[in-house]
Amino acid sequence: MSAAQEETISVPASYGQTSNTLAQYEQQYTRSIGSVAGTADRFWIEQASRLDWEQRPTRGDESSFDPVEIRWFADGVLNICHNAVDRHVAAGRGDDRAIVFEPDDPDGAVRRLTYRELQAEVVRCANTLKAMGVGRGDRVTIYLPMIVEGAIAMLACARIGAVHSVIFAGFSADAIAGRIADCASEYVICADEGRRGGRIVPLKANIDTALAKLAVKAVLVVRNTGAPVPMQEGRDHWYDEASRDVADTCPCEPMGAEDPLFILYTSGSTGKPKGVLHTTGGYAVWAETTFRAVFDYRPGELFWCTADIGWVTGHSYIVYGPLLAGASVLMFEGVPNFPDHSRFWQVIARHGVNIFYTAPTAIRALMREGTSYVEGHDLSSLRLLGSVGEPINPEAWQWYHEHVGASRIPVVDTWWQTETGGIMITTLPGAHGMKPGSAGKPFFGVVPQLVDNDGKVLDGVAEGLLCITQSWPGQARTIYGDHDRFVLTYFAHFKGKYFTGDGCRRDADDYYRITGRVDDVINVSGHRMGTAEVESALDSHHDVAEAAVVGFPHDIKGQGIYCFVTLNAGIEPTESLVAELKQQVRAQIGPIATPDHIQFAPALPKTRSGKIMRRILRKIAEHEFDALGDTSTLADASLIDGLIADRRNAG
Ligand code: 6R9
Repeated sequence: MSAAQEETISVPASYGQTSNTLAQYEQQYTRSIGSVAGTADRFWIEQASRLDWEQRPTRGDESSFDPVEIRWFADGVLNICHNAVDRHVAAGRGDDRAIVFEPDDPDGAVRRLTYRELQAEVVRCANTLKAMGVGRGDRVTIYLPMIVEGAIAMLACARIGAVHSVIFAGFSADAIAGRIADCASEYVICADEGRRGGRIVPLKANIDTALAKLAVKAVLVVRNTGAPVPMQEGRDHWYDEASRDVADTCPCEPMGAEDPLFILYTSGSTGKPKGVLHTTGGYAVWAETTFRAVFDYRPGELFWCTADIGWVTGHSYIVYGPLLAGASVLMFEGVPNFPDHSRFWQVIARHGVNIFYTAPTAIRALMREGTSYVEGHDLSSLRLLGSVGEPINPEAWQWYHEHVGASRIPVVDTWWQTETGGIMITTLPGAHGMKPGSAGKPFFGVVPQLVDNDGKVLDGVAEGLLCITQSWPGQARTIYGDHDRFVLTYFAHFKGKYFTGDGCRRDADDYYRITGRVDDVINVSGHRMGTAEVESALDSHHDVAEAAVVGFPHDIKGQGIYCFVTLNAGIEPTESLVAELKQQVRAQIGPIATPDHIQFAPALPKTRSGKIMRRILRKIAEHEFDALGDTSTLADASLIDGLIADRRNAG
C-alpha cells in the first residue's frame, strides 16, 4: 500500500449536520459502548425513543457471548411496520414520497408512492395474507423481483407478525426449495415473471419446480409482466384478485422486541445456507440509527441503494432503514449496464438522487467502460456516495470519488454483514476524513478487536482476524432452528467474541481496513458464496469424483470462482463436460454461482490425513506459484507441478 493511498481526504464542514462532528462522534461513541457503566443502555434507549413503542423498553443490552444469548430491549413492545409507515402518516407526513420506482426498461412506467399510498398497499397485502391464513409467527417466503410489491410484502408480513424470508430472485428452484424446507414456510409470494437487464426471469415456473416435492398452503402470485403461467387450483392465487375485496384497515400486531422479524439465508463455510434470524426491536433501532447517521439524511432527500431486496443490504437500506427514518427511497428494477453503461447516471439525473449507495463490483464494471458514460449526465443533485459488499480497491474508490462525486462528495465505505443487521464500520461524514480502501471507524456500540490465529489480542497497528467483543442492537439472534450452529460458527473460534470471518488491518489512526474473508466464503460481485455449496453442486454430477473450489482475484467481480475437479475413472475431460458442470452449478444454486474456471485435476492435493489443502489450491488459482508455503505435509507432492502447468495454460 503506497503512502498516497493512506492519505486522509477531508470532508467539507457542511456535512454532519445531523450529529456528526468529530467531538460528537467521540462523545457519543464512548457512551454507546458503555465505557462508563450504564451509559450504553441509556444511549440505546434514547436512540430507541425515536420510534413508537406500545410499551417503551426500560431494559437495554442483556446479551451474553458465553453462553450465547443475544437480547435487547426485552420488555419493549412495538410494530416495525407501524414505525416505517403508519407513524409517518399519523405525524402529518402522509403526502411525503416514500418510494419512487424506476423500471428496468427506461421507457417503462415510473411508479411513485407516498407514505399514505404505501400504507394503503401494505394494509391490502396484510389483509390478503390474513385471508390466506397467515398468522403471527408463520414464515412467509418472498420470491419477487425488484418491484414495489417486494417492499410491500415485507412490510405486510411485519404488520401481522409473520416472519419473512426473502429469496433473491436470481436463485434457482433447488436453492428455493432448500430455503422453504429449512424454515418450514407454508406460504409463498412470487410474481409471474421478473425483468432484469431486458431479460425475463421465470419466477413462477421456478417456484413450481421448487414446490414439486414440497407442500405449501398457498402461493400468492403478483401479476407483473402479465405472462400466462400455470396456476394450481386451491394453492395458487393471483394477488390482484385475492386482494380485491379485503378491508382497508388492518391493525399492526404488537410484537415483543425479541419476536422474530425475518430470516435471511446466507452462505457459510459448509454446504448448507444458514437462516440468519433477526428480531424486531434491536433490528429496528439499528437500521434507523445507522441509516440516519451514516447517510447524514436530510428531510426531502432521495436515497438510492442499488442492492436487491433479496440481500441484507436491501432489507436494511432499501426497506427498513430509510422508511423507519421517513426518508424517500428509490427502488430500481434494472442493472447498471442495460440498456447501456450510463443507466445509473441517467437514473440519478432523472430523479435527482441525493445519496447513492452501491457496490464496488458495479463501480469497477462501469470504470472499465471509461468516463464517457458518466460525463454529460447531471449529477449535481448528489450529496453523498456509499459503497458496500466487499473491499473497495483504492483505484475504484478514486474513480467513484472523482468521476461520480466530482471530487467534492464524501464516500462512505460501509463494512457490515447479514449477521450484523446494519452498518458496523464506516466513516461518518462530518466527523471523519476518508481513506480510500479503509472502511474507517466503528459505528456507535461497535467494539472491534483484532486477534491472531491463536486468539491473542493484537493492539495498535496490526493485521489480524476481526472480532467484535460486545453485542449491538442489530446483531443476529440465532440461525433459525439451529442455535448450536450459530454458536459454533461465530463464537467458538474465540470464546466470548463474535468472529466475523473477515481479515482486517488497523492503522495508526485507528482506521479499519477489511482485507477480505479468511474462511471458505468467497465474495463474488459482493455476493457471498460458500465454496462448499459450489463443491456439493459439482460433486452431485455423476462424472465427478471430487471437487475443490477456491476464489481468485477477478478484475470486475472482486473474486471469481475457480474449480478443481477430479473425474471418475475412465471419464474424459471435454469442453462439453465443462459446460455441463457449469450448468449443473447454475441449476442448483443460480447464475451468480457460475464457475469462471474449471480445471480438471488427476487428483487433489491432500494431507496424509486426507484433508484437501485448499491453501495450496488457492495459491495456484491466484497464479502465486512461488508462494505455495509449506508443502511438506502433502501426501503426493509430485501432483503440484502438473496442477501449476495446467493453471499456466488456462491463462
Ligand atoms: C452487507 C453485506 C458480508 C461480507 C463481509 C465482508 C464483505 C461487506 C464490506 C465488505 C470490505 C466493505 N464486505 N462490506 N468488505 N469492505 N465495505 O455485504 O453483507 O452479504 O452478509 O456479506 O461482505 O467480507 O464479511 P453480506
